[in-house]
Amino acid sequence: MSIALCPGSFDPFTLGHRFVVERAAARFAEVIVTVVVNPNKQGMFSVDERIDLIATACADLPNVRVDRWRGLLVDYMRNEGVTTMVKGLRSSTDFEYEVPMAQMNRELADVETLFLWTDPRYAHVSSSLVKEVAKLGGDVEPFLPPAVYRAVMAKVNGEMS
Ligand code: COD
Repeated sequence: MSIALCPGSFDPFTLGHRFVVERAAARFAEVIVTVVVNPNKQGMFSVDERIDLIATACADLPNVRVDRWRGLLVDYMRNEGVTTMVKGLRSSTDFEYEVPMAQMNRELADVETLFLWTDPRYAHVSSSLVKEVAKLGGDVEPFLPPAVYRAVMAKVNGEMS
């Protein structure tokens, strides 16, 4: 029970993600934030960029480390000796989406999934919405760790020039 895994795409890592990681870090000896690589999906950020940005955004949390995985998550967890996954919930829609995965992961490898409700400030925040708003010129600074905000703006401005 002392190590928790926080998996996701994190394209990019938002303050909603950070909220969940911080709460997990206060309750577990170690937290591994794992960027799950989807080879069929072209993100705004490369996996290396996402890992660097998460590491910067969590630099004040000494028991958090960042890693990557391609494949079935429970295989990664077996390799690392981790049996608990922590996921954030924003709404009942997240819950409906997450429950079958939680049940499947328990059946596949006896992995437990713990759900943490997000802070109301971040209940409407998703990586995809942040990217869309940023590309259309909206202010996304309130939703992102400072380094991630700068990186998103650099991407958006680079795409536009
Ligand atoms: N506040 C709180 N939590 C949030 C917020 C927010 N604002 N935004 C997102 N979250 C949570 C999500 O609910 C999720 O739990 C986590 O943060 C990551 O979010 P994303 O959007 O970065 O990542 P997803 O949802 O695309 O990641 C899905 C996984 C990659 C985790 C999933 O597809 C997976 O486990 N893939 C591995 C392959 C596998 O094992 N498949 C079988 C599953 S049974």
